[in-house]
Amino acid sequence: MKRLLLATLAVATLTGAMAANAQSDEIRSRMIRFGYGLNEDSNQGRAAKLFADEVAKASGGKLKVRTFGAASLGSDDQMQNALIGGAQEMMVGSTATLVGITEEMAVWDTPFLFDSEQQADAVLDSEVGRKIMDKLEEKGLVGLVYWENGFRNMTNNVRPIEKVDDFSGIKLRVMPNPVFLETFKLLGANAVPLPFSELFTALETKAVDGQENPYNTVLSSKFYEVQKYLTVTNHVYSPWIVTASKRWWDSLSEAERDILMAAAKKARDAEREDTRAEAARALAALKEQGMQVNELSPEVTAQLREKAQPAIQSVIDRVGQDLFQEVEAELKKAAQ
Ligand code: KDG
Repeated sequence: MKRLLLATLAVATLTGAMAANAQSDEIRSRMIRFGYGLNEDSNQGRAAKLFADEVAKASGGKLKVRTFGAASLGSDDQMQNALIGGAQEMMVGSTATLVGITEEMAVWDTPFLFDSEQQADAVLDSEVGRKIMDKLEEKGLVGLVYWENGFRNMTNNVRPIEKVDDFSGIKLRVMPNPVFLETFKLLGANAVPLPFSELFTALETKAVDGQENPYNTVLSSKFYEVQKYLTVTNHVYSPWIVTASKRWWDSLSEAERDILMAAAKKARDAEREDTRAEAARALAALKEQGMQVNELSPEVTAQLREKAQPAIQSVIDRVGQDLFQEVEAELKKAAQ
C-alpha cells in the first residue's frame, strides 16, 4: 500500500512539474495595452512602437502590444493605478511620478545626480537600479527596464534665466513629486505640480509661466508655441521606466515574460540612442522655431547646485542613507 502511495505521489509530482514546464514554454494569444504620455511622434512613442514590433516578432504575432500615446489611457499616476488594479497591462512613464508608490524612486530626482548619460546608464542598469525597481513589486507593479527621458532644462515666458534670482516669482510647473517641488522652491520659483497631460494647456492659458523638460519633449510637445525662453540648466537627469501590472505579469508563462523583457531591453538601447541623437537636433529646431536659448555660466550653475543642496538631503532622508550610498558607490564606479 505504502509503495502504491509513494508511486502515486511521484507521478502526481512529475505531472505537476511537467504541467508547470508546459506552462513555462506556453505563448498564448494576448492583447497588451501599453500606455504613455508623450505624443506618438516622440522618442517615447517611437520606443513604444519598437517594443510592440519586437514582441510581435518574437511571439509569432501571438502577443499583440497596442500602444496608446498622448496620455489617452490617462496620466502617469492614473495608468499606474490601472496597472496595480489589473485594468491595464503595461506603460512607460516617469520614475518621478512613482515616488508616491515607492519612495526609493526619489533617488533619481536628486538634482545634479548624474553628469552624463553614460553615467546614468551605468547606475540605472546596475544592481542598485534593479534593487530600486524591484521595490515596486510589493505595490503591485513590475519594473522591466529604464528608458531615457533625459537631462531637463528650463523654459518660461517671463525672462531668460541668467542668474539664480531670475527664478524668483516664476510660476513653474513641475512633475507631481516632492523633490521637484522642494528643489524649485529652494531656487526661488513658485513651483506648481501638474500632470504632464495638463501641461500644454496650462502654458497656453498662462496658468503657469514655465516648465522644465528635455529638449526632445519641448519639441515633440510643441512647447515652443507657448514658451519664449529656454535656459540650458541640465538640473537633473530624468529616467522613464517600463512597468507591468504584477497581477497580470504573474499570470504569464516564463517564455512570455522572457519575450517582453528582451523586447524592453532592445527598445531601451534603441531609445537611448534615438533620444541622444534627437536632443542635439531638437535644440537647433527650437532655435529655428524662435525660442531664445541661453546657457548658464559655470558660476551660476555652481550657485544652483549650492541652493539645491537641502533637496539632496531630503532625498537621503526619504530613501535612506544606505541606499543613497549604494547609488553613490555606483556613481563613483561609473566615473572611473
Ligand atoms: O507621461 C509623461 C511622463 O513620461 C513624464 O515623464 C513626462 O517628464 C515628463 C513630465 O515633465 O511630466
